[in-house]
Amino acid sequence: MSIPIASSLASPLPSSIAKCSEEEEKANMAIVFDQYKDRLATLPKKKGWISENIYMYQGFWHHSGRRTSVETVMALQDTFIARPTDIYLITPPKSGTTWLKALVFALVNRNHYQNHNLSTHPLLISNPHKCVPHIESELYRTTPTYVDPHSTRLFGTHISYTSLPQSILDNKCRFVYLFRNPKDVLVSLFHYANKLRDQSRDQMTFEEAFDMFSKGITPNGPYWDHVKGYHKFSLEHPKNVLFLKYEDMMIDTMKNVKRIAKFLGCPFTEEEEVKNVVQEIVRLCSFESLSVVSKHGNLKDGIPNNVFFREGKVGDWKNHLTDEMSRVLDEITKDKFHGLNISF
Ligand code: PAP
Repeated sequence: MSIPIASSLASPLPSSIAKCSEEEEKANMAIVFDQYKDRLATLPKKKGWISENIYMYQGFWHHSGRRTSVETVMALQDTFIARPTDIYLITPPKSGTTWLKALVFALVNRNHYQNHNLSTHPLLISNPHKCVPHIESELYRTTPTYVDPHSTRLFGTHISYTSLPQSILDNKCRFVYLFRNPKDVLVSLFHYANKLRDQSRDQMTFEEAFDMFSKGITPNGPYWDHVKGYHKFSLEHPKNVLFLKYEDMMIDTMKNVKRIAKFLGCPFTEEEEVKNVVQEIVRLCSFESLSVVSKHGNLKDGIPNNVFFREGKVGDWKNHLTDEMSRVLDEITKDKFHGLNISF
């Protein structure tokens, strides 16, 4: 299925993002949390990474009381209506979500911005999470989003395959899934959680983080089950799911951006290739470019824009994990991914 890239998402930011005030969204969030509080009380819980607790729902752990949380998963399952033209960018947290959002936003909207002064490109003024919202955000909007039923909607989410709203599966939407070496995910999550931890709580130690991660107790984890769920889905529905690895994207970003464009039905033309459009997109979405734009300011939920940019490298785990920790995670990965043709 091809998408009309010239007109899709043809405004710098989906207009509703600007229209729904923070106060309105907060009020809507309170309604959602209140609606699901009885179900929340029945769920198994453990000590959380960022907020106090983390809750087990349908085989995966979730935050509570935050924008992306177990309550929002339940509410999405009850209310979310997908469209066949929707595109979902799915990741386990800290696997390159911000990068993927930027790349896909830039490539899908490339015709809209090609004749504009590059300095007005949304990715040069906004964090990619503002350009591509998580589906969770849809719940809180007072103004219906994407009022034009014919435009392509681009969303992100961390929701596991087993908990995806049925409407997304029924509509045979397209998914780009990105995963990353679990050791680097652990390191990235550790730093992220400590930056965002409730002020009343001590910083977590790396040993604590390792222990929870290896037991699968992470937001939207167990990490391995998240990857396995979408891997299986990608094998069953290769036309609907593009399965990508952060490390491969880092080795050859251009090749993978072309793959994504082809998968989404908007391949680069020869003329575009000659004009270096792919290189421009890769440069626009590079760690260096995006991190400068996100130096200051916050997302709507108060999360600082800069918290999504740390090292942006492959293999930083070597600076954090002991040999024994590395061995344990390798064992778990080997066991969990046995027969799946996934390696790091
Ligand atoms: P999220 O799931 O909370 O949205 P996500 O964007 O997946 O976070 O993960 C952030 C990681 O992606 C960070 O990795 P690090 O902690 O190991 O450094 C961040 O640096 C990295 N990252 C962000 N932008 C880019 C980019 N343009 N290219 C490569 N890596 C990036």
